[in-house]
Amino acid sequence: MNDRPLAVPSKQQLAWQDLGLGMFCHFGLNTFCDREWGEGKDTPANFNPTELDAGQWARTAKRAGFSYLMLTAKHHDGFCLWQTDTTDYSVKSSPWKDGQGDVVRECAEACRKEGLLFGIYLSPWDRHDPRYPDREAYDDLYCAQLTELLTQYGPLVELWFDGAGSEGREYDWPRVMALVQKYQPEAMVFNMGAPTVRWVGNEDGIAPYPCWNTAAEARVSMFTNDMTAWLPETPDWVPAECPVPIRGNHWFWHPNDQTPLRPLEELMDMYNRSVGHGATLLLNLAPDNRGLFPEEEVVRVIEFGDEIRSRYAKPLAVTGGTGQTVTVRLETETEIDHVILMEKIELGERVRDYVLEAERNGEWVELVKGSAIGHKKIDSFAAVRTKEIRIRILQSVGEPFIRSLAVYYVNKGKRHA
Ligand code: FUL
Repeated sequence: MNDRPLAVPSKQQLAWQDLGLGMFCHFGLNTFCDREWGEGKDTPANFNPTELDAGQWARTAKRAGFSYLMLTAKHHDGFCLWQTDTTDYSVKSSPWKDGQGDVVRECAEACRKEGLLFGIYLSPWDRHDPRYPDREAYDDLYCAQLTELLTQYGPLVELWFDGAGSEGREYDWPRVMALVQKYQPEAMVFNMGAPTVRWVGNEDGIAPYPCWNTAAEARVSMFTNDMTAWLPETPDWVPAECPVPIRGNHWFWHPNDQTPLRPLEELMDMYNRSVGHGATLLLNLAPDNRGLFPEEEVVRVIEFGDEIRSRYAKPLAVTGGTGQTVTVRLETETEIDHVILMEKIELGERVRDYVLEAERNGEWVELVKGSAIGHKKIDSFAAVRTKEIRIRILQSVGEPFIRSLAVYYVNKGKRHA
């Protein structure tokens, strides 16, 4: 261990890490043109959802137990889902609501009604706007678009700055960040500028373990490409977010999509390996050309939320505390197969190595070994009957503080790493 002071989260990061599950929502002109990456040449005349109801998106997210919802206000095709003054390439030029509609507003309001936090994705890469090749002119445009979003649709929980397509391109991030600081200082910033959240390095919904929260560790353990190369303003504490579509690798809706919806077991495995590795899971559901989440997606995501609750909402026992050993006792000898650990991360990520043990006939037997705990670690193991479970911290920086050690009997699903 080096002598640097332990990195700690900001107040906003601390709150954000507790959100756990976010719903991503990719919607736009692509939805009507059977595309993932529109080239910015499709006519806005195609944008015409027949039954758009952002309330259905927000209710679904809420019902499934998600804490925030993130909408693509502008994807790479440059089409804007709000009443922007910066370009005609927007809902204004579409037949939907005679050009008077505003998807970002409807979505923001629906989220607020449901008590969900709302975030915005604004693609830096813009394949439509003629100003894009001119750095300065485009920075002006991007800042104007961002200002509209920051000032008219907040409060915003997070801003998503996607690096795709921007390899080798420099934007005026100090200027962008000054706007965020001015208008939405509480918002988390994903991936670019001065990111307070980092990309986990894949689109599989999985945080490779161990997924430390510190920048220095993230640098070596995460996949990086040009756009996620380390930025000087990155704080020492930078938790990971795991974006993933619920349907294969499709972020947008497609007619007659043969790409299968992820089965419940796969979603649970993703949950265990994202949230259960201390990261946040950002699961994408795509509204269709009616402007509604398809029924199949709605059913699946609610099943997912229900399954998380049925497995983990009610621990058999729970405790917390400081020191190298923390023990939890069950009232009677019971079968258990999962433990969920949380560190009090406001003190930094102190645990570096631990072992979980159960008492069996007067002896401690090893259940699982681990390294990072951070915000959360879900450990599963072959079922064992016991009355006492303990964590023994083998290596830590300073005194470890376990926020929670909770014990469960799930009795289903595969063992996961
Ligand atoms: C990627 C994009 O290229 C995809 O279209 C999608 O938006 C995903 C969340 O990020 O970089």
